[in-house]
Amino acid sequence: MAIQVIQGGCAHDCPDTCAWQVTVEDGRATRLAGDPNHPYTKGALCAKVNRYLDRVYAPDRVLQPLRRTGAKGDARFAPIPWEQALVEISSRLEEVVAEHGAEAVLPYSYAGNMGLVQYAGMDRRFFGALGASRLDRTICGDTANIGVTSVIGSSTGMLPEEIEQSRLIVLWGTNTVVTNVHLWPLIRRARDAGARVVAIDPVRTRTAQEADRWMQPLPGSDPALVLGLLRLIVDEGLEDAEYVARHTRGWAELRERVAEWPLERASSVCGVPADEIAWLARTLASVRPACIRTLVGPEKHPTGAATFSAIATLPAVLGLWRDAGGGLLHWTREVFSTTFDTRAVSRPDLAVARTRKVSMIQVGRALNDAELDPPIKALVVYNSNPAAIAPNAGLVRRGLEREDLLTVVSDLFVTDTARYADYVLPATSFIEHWDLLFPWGHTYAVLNRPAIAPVGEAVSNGELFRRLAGAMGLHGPDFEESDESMVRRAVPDELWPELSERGWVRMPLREAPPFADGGFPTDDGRAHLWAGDWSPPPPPGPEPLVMVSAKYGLHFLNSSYSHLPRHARPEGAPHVVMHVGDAGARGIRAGDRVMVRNSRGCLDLVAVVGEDVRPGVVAVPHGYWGAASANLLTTDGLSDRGGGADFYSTRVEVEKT
Ligand SMILES: Nc1nc2c(c(=O)[nH]1)N[C@H]1C(S)=C(S)[C@@H](COP(=O)(O)OP(=O)(O)OC[C@H]3O[C@@H](n4cnc5c(=O)[nH]c(N)nc54)[C@H](O)[C@@H]3O)O[C@H]1N2
Ligand SMILES: Nc1nc2c(c(=O)[nH]1)N[C@H]1C(S)=C(S)[C@@H](COP(=O)(O)OP(=O)(O)OC[C@H]3O[C@@H](n4cnc5c(=O)[nH]c(N)nc54)[C@H](O)[C@@H]3O)O[C@H]1N2
Ligand SMILES: [Mo]
Repeated sequence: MAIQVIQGGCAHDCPDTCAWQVTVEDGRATRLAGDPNHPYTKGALCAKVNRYLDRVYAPDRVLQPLRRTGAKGDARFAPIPWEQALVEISSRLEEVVAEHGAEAVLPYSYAGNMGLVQYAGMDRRFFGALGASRLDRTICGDTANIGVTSVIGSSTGMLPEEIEQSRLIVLWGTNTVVTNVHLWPLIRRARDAGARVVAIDPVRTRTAQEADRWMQPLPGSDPALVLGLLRLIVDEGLEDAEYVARHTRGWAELRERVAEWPLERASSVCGVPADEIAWLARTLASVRPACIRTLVGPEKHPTGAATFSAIATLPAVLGLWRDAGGGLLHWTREVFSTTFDTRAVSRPDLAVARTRKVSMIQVGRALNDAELDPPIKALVVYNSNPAAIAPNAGLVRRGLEREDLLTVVSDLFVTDTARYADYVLPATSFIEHWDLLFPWGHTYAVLNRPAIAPVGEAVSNGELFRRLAGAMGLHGPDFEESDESMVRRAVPDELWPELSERGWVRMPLREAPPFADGGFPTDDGRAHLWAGDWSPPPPPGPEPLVMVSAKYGLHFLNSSYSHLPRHARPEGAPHVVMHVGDAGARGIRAGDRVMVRNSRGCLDLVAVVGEDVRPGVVAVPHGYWGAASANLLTTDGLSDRGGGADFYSTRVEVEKT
């Protein structure tokens, strides 16, 4: 028997980007485990990917091209040969282009595969050369990054390893234990050395349960919490006056705004008691080193960017950046863009025109918009599941029901979106194709080599778009380049030997701490403090309760995994978490079936009653499929900057059924 161990990595949309080793026996993967030699992920995988082979060999995996035989949404299909699928799809796309122009074609993809080549490679070349509409891919991170960048000039501040030196760690709207598991051991080591951990989250998440202190703002109100902290800092003179004077801009203006926010006002808007705000301000101002950790959660509100500008202002005002282990730990992906040549892979120069952009968040509106010129007549979905993950998913599904819309979905499974497809095309899993992976939570690029041949007739996204390009008459080396060649093209020659031999490579590191002596990457080298001109936005609906629907499931990755039995079982039935007071007022008891509803739709859920959310707030985990998707209720407005979503400000009512 031939046994091989192949080095690769996980391309999920996750800060951690683990390196793994796949054991292959006679062509079949029999074991997938973390690579113990990887300096950051250290051989540990997560609750999802520990069972990645369940995905690869799932009995319900799509293994051949399928053509619709039933009504849209019914998920009734018959297998057809690849050759026939390509002929039919390309001729229908050609008809759409001839009749309505190429902008009537819309790609819909996100980071279901976050790898360099499978996220944005041959697909971008194909749609660019076709002249299709462009998708504005802003559902995750852009709003937060704009907020942080507006202050420190970059989305990257501290690097994760530095958190071990911190003695106060504020996890601000991030659920580390669930969403960023490899940071937790570093936080634990800091704690063993005496660090305190504070979680700021409207929900008592697994992370809040682990923290020394949990503060519970109302969803979307963090700018008021920051104004309260700043008020106390100003009143007690706790700012680092020298750091502020030498390395920041805008302090005088910010102080004026802060004067309008007595602690009681801030407290009543954000819902955090004044004495807790005062405690946090004094602690942040006195413990050293102190850091704030953010990812993306609080961006998903109407003033999400302002929230991140506000949070990013605190380390500058308090001079937290002076210390190794102090400052803001937010994002690392930027460190890769200067080293690797991503444009050589996606080739924006092949685009025939600067075509219109359609927001991925408002795709439901776009699909149902009778005025849109040209209308969207063909939708090609890969690396994403918009019928489950986009806000106002009911509207998305109504759009997908349109008989005059050609929908092609490439996926491993018949997802909520694929149920509506005219054609479903089989996609490879991560262990079946080449890629290069860049995390957003650490600084190691990981090389992914295929460990097994594609299962069934699955093809990588690279291969899918090579085939489609050929079928549509786009020939030549740019449209025929292999996935492996695209990977190689992005990597500088001097890094290739190390990357290909070990399977990962660390980005060149700067000296920590980054801004101890200012030097922010802004136009004047100073941190540009948030202006503080914020007021609470009006609630996006008349219903009395705010529903947050973040990533609370250890075994789900957005909508991936929730249909697999060994992942779904431990997460339990789809549920809503309520405060005892809100439940009591509605005659609801733990375990009751309830309807959570608003003008967009309703969900039939099990009530979990307790004190894990505050009165006025309910939490529904994101990730379930079908009639249990939280997105049947979510609002499809945009955030203040960066084109983000306002999912977590959704208003609902809950009733006993
Ligand atoms: N297990 C698991 N891991 C994942 C994912 C997954 O689905 N499952 N998804 C991956 C992806 S795509 C991403 S983007 C990351 C996200 O990583 P995180 O940003 O850590 O996770 P989120 O669940 O989006 O949001 C974090 C927390 O923000 C809280 N929150 C909501 N509104 C507010 C607010 O107004 N203020 C404050 N202070 N907190 C608020 C939510 O209750 C939630 O607990 O996780 C990645 N990792
Ligand atoms: N209510 C609510 N909605 C949310 C969020 C939330 O917290 N609450 N979070 C938002 C965030 S932060 C994000 S990032 C988005 C994520 O939304 P999506 O990016 O759509 O993520 P997934 O639901 O994991 O869907 C990815 C799909 O890609 C498929 N896939 C994986 N690899 C490949 C491949 O190589 N080729 C092809 N063709 N397909 C592949 C998977 O099987 C899966 O069906 O969801 C957003 N939606
Ligand atoms: Mo995300």
